[in-house]
Amino acid sequence: MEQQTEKKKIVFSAIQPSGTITLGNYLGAIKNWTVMQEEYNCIYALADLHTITVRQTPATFRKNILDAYASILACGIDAEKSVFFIQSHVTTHAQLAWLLNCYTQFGELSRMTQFKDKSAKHADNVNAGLFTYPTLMAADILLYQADMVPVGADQKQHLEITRNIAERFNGIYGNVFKVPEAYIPKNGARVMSLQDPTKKMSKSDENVNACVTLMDSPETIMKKFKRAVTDSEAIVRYADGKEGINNLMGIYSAVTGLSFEQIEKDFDGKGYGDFKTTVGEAVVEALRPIRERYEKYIADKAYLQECYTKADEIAQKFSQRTLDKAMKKVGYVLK
Ligand code: ATP
Ligand code: LTN
Repeated sequence: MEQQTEKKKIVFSAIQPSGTITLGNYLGAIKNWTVMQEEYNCIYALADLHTITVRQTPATFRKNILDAYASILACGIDAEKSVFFIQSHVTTHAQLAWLLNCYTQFGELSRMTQFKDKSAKHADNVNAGLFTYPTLMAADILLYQADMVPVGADQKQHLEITRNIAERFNGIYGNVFKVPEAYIPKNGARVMSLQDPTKKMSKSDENVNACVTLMDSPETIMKKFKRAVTDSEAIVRYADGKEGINNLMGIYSAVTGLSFEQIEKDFDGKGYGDFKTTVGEAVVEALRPIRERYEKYIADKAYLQECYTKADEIAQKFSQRTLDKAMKKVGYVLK
């Protein structure tokens, strides 16, 4: 019989250390990272180069980087199974990003909704890095010849532009980059703010009640869910115009695996108070082991350093091959 040795697919994703990791980041992205590492060759990064597109305070930024690294390990990223590195430690990202900048049009970057949202939010600092953020993200992904990119729904447009850039470059120079697919979860792809369920839950929201972080205490989590904005109908059902309840149902379903029909049945005849308490408790239980593991990792800086140093080296070596190939195609004389 013919022996087939199938090559494992490559998965790449990243997250910015722009604040404490949220329930949205976890359900939309990191939870899938942990599942995918069992089946694929997974490469994950802490996208700290992207973070300075918004002004950071140096001491806080430094702390956020290690905190985010420890939190992601605590979510279940296994340093033996996945390569989890720090973007700024690997020189190829900024290098390929420059190249890709020259194959990306001003017009297409102008259409990015994240750029429009963030420029409105930080009107005093609409810097060039914020504008070219997607080319650095494309470089992250394309350097590793990734097949799949697990992200939340808000990153879909950035994945589209990455594919366009890759296809354009390949169209000129031949097969240099793998054209990647976004991998977006069915549930939890867009966790909304608990205070304004028409807006996505975001690390950088000023309203602390809007966002549940992985480091919130059980009391804080319960308080935030009890204060969550809902509607006046008092029936737990998924429907247009019930964004608050839809969001709570989405969170509950993502955490427990229960279907919407099952949730509606279980809460038939019960009020929002009961439902909010149940959702809060489910989230507390889901996050409890993560918080406990985080405490262990963050107290062991030597272990963290050992993990990222090893991963940085693998990432540098792997990505250098793609960078060299791309530069050679463009016409550069390699050293
Ligand atoms: P910031 O507030 O600094 O923009 P963020 O919370 O949006 O940060 P990112 O680091 O930009 O987080 O995103 C990391 C990953 O988490 C991405 O895959 C993104 O799609 C996902 N993600 C972010 N917010 C949500 C959300 N509310 N629901 C689901 N997924 C999300
Ligand atoms: N822009 C992403 C973070 C990010 C990313 C990436 C995600 C940077 N580089 C590469 C996937 C692949 C965000 O979530 N805001």
